[in-house]
Amino acid sequence: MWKKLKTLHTYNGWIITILMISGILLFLPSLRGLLAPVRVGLKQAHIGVGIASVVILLLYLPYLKKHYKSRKQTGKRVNLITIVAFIVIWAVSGFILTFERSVSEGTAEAALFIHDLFTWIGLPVILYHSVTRLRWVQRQRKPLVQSEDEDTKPKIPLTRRGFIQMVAGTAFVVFIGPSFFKWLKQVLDDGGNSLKSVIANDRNRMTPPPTPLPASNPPKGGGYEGNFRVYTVTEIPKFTNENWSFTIDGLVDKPLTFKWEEFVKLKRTVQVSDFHCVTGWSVRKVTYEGIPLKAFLEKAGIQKEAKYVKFYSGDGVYTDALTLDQARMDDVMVAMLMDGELIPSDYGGPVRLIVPKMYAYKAVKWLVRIELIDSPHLGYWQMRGYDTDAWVRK
Ligand SMILES: Nc1nc2c(c(=O)[nH]1)N[C@H]1C(S)=C(S)[C@@H](COP(=O)(O)O)O[C@H]1N2
Ligand SMILES: [Mo]
Repeated sequence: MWKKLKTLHTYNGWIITILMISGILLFLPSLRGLLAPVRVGLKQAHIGVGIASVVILLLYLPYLKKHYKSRKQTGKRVNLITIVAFIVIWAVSGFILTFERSVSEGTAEAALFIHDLFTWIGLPVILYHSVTRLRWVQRQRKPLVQSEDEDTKPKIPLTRRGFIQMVAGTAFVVFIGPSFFKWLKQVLDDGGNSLKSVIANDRNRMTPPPTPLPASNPPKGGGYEGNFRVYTVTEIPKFTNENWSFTIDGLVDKPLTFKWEEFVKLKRTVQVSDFHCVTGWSVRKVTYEGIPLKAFLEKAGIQKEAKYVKFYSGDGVYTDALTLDQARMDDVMVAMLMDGELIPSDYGGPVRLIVPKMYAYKAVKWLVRIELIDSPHLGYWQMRGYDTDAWVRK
């Protein structure tokens, strides 16, 4: 039995390490672009290994009681309970997140919060656990030969493996430390505060700023609830009146291009809508002000061969598309303000697309061009494995 448990411990150690690393890679907003080609595969692998961890736990279940009793020291017992509890919590919340599309918004959000929280707590716990298990550390603490004379205490060199492990661990912590604080700040902040700080860091310099409509200021929706995670697959672009313009072209009667000064004069409307990312987070009741896409399409005049509407981001990389029917939904908006403020660069401003009934990967940030086309176009994420059906749970 002991040998079995030891192998189990080794497997479990590896599995948790793999889950930690893949989970953090999936979480980090800064790696979205770099990891985009493998993101969907990485997520599937993460889920697969997560299932393996549950299988291991189930195999271990028959020995659990005996093992617990055999561990006389309280510390060891706490260790055992902690790791079992963590695996169960990760497994349950991970299971819910896997079926994100079939559970309620609140459930998905709670699961994501718990999955993240326990990862942040578990990371130092597990790093500590593995460091204290390094032979070198153990011997430093408790010499094998207990001698009276300090000088004869055996000096154990740090092995190369132990050294690499410690350096890697430290580098890892330094690398992801800031993300933890960002995450913490996001959970503690309410939406309004984070909007203010994001506006303070706006990279865009657009003049004149738009004057919000009365329904936008104060925001009709009462201010959004929740927090946006700032996602981009490129560097966040910077716009000024000089490098920004907005075009609608392709299969239209009258291609149009607007400079900012003209664009701010277009007739806008206000709507309150929710925002959902497939990774499980949502933001509710955002008061958006902008031009309904429908109005743009009418202005340009759609030719009869046109079947799809393609959207281009000013980041030069990100695109997405809707069918003409989808594009004509009333709440699809070319948005310019959120909660009465010009959308800041982090959130896709000065102008972004909003498709409230679909997942936010359709909500192209830094929107600069709309093209009417006659054949389907796969968007940035759909090209990389995301579902073409982006409808939010109905
Ligand atoms: N140009 C561009 N638009 C984008 C993305 C992106 O990476 N680049 N990410 C999409 C995804 S997956 C989401 S969830 C939302 C995130 O919007 P936010 O960064 O304002 O929270 O933007 C969408 N639009
Ligand atoms: Mo997303």
